[in-house]
Amino acid sequence: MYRLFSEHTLRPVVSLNGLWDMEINEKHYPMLIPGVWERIPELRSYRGMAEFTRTVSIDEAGMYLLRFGGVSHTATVYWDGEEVGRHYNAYTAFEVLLENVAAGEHTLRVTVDNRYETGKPLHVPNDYYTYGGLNRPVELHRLSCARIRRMQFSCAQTGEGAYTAGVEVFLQALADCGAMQVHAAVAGGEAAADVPAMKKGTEVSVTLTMDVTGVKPWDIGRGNLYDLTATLLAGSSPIDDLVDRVGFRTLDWKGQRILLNGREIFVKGFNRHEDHGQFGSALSLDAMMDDLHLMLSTGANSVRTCHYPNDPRFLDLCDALGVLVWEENHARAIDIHPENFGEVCAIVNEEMVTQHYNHPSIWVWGILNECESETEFGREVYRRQLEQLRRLDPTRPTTFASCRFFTDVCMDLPDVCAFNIYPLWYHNEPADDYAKRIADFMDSAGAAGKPIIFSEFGAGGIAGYHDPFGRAKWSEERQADILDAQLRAIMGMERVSGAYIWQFADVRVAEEWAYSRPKTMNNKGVFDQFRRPKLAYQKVMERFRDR
Ligand code: ADA
Repeated sequence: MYRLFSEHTLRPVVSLNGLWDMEINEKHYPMLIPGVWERIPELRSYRGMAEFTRTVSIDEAGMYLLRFGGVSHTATVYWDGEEVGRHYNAYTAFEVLLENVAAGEHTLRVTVDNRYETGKPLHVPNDYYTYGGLNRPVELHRLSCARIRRMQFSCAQTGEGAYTAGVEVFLQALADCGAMQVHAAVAGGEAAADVPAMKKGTEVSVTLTMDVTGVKPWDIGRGNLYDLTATLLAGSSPIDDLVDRVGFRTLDWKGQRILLNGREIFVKGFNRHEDHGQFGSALSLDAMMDDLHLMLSTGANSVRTCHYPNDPRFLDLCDALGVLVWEENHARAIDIHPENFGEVCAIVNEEMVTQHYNHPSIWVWGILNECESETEFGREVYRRQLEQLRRLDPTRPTTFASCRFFTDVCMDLPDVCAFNIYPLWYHNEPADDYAKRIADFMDSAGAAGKPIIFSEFGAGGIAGYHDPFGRAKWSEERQADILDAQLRAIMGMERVSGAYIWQFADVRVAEEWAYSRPKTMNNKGVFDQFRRPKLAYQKVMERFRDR
């Protein structure tokens, strides 16, 4: 399934997950989709192109839509040999419209490329691995003459368990359409609106509001969710629908504190890459759920989707378990100067926000982890992207994680200010002194009056390497000592509103990083790549209970 629930009860949808043929250098492999080719032993380190092919049976001629949850990292889509779509970036979904499809058997082929290329500025040899494949689910939708493209849910509290719910429904005409009606329902509330005739290819959005009562709010550890349904009718006949799962909660970040449902919160949790020793970046649903249980077992209440938008099924699980999410665009310490950088980021930002807008778990949008926030050029890039996020979603705060220690010139731009720090790992200044110096710098540089967060801190520990006496760097003992000291320092600072440990589990990194990353892994996980806990796990549990 693409999500944890069916998004359509009316629109016919078939899953295209399962076995595909994968061809690499004239050799054919059966591949389970979602999946990445690094799962096949001889392709463990293959970087290049692959052709993914399967047959699709169409019972009824008409208009169809292919939906790809994510292709890593460049996709070209062919339908019966003809190019019908392209997409760049592994971590956001895309769609391909197919007009006038005849009944019968068709061939769907996707050329996938995971090489680092000029003109593709987001995927570079980095401190994580960019796998190759169709790493998220694939679906085929049968469409009618008009469709609901998406909807955006928002709510304002009017009393105890009472809210005004707003739904903006985005419609697209696939043929010339007469007047229609759109109907929405959530938590016992209902509303309808007329839609004037639309010409083929045009789009409109319609906003509906409903007053609802008796609602249980969404909160940390309380994933109270409600089905939001939109139906499009032509005359009295329903022609399309869309279902999402939403939560009712309020979020406020105007002072130094983050308020969820009017209550001050401290966000604590992990940075988590979509990476697993068994699955690469295409984690199974069970593995995603297990990750969340492991995180929750430490007392965490939040996860940061470093450094890209995540699989919507993981976000669905966070919604259901009441786990707060910092979701960020795809950029880890990369060059922001390529000519098309702004354009590519703007596309990913828009895809991220419009695709994930309705997840109640997402509390903040992040951009540009550890990029150039110390120059005037960088400031302009940050400013533009933060403004774009605010335009796309005024209901959530914005942030970015900086590492421009004492030189950052962008702290006044986001709503929540964040720094990644590694005292006792990359340098020897005591954790409490350093965290305090950075917090004071943040305040002096523009963060005063805003929430501040330590978005990364941690230390390397090679799973199974023990040195109880010498406590050498890379031993599990030393990792536990450092994390303990960092956590004591950060969790004890009244001024700070959140802490994200770097990182949840060890991840594979690009070969170019091998010399500072033993085993070609980033070994700062509290768990190893197969989720076996290291010594630091116990310390995290103890410290997360402090606040
Ligand atoms: C940075 C970066 C992470 C990771 C980390 C580390 O802060 O944001 O992606 O590379 O450092 O392990 O050094």
